[in-house]
Amino acid sequence: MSMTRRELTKLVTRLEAGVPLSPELYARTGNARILGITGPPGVGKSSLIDRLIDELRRQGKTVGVIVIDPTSPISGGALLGDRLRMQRHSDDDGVFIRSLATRHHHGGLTDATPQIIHALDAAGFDIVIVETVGTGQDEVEVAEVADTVVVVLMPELGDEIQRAKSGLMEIADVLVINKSDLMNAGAARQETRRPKQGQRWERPTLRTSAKTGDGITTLCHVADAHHAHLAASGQLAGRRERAARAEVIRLLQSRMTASILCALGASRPQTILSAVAKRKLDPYDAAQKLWVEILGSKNRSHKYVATNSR
Ligand SMILES: Nc1nc2c(ncn2[C@@H]2O[C@H](COP(=O)(O)OP(=O)(O)O)[C@@H](O)[C@H]2O)c(=O)[nH]1
Ligand SMILES: [Mg+2]
Repeated sequence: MSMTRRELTKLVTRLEAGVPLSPELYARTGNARILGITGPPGVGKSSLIDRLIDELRRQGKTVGVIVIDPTSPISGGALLGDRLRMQRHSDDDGVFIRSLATRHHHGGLTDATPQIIHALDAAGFDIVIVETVGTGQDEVEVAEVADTVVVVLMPELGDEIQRAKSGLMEIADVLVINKSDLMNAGAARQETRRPKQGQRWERPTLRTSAKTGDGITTLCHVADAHHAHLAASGQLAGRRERAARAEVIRLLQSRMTASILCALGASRPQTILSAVAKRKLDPYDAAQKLWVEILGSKNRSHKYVATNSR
């Protein structure tokens, strides 16, 4: 590791507060494999990650974990359960686990998530695992940052989850049915078909039990195979480009929002807005007028530059 645990902890706290990663650290990223683990609450994502850490450590790999779970009942996303479960790794310098605060957050990623992934990458972790809750709308976000997306489900999910599943299926590189220990023996049969080599990745379905440890080694192999497939087919570079693009677009969006809010405070935009309220102007025309106004003034001066710049 090129950073002490203390330094990394401090760095992640700063990133969470919105301070950008330094260009020097960003230049050191791109070596870690990013593994996204998503799925409905309670299917056993954190328990599986705990098992994966054991397996990866046995292989001599170092692991960083970022947990984002707004469904946690504990305020601010302090995931007591996850902390306790993964606590046993806390003396291991090859493992770093961080739960992100998700207060007022809708699910998916937090704004700082890509930056924190970069930090763990720069710190030298071989694998960075990102756990998110797949609620049916936001799971595409984890696909924006991960090289490999593992979608976790469990037997006998309710109707609501079945509906959410279709969105999850779109992003799954590997599908895991966890809690296979709860299934009857016939159904629990491990699917052994290994993905074929070639251009197209045929998404495998694996059965695991985080309780007994069944299927964890296979899951590790399949995740390795997917990454090897991405690298060999040239798709890894494409995914990394997509991730970079998504991250920059998010940053541009927050700057734009800040600029718009700032510009709307001026007196002319205020007049336009009250004209809409008084039904003298329709919202569409107002947006068009303000668009010209805001972009025009941005071209003339830097008056509306967002506060979150470096
Ligand atoms: N029987 C059984 N229970 C499991 C398994 N994996 C997780 N659990 C339990 O399911 C509950 C939710 O697990 P957790 O890992 O917190 O799920 P997450 O919300 O997806 O992260 C906990 O009580 C776990 O002990 C499994 O493979 N079999
Ligand atoms: Mg969890």
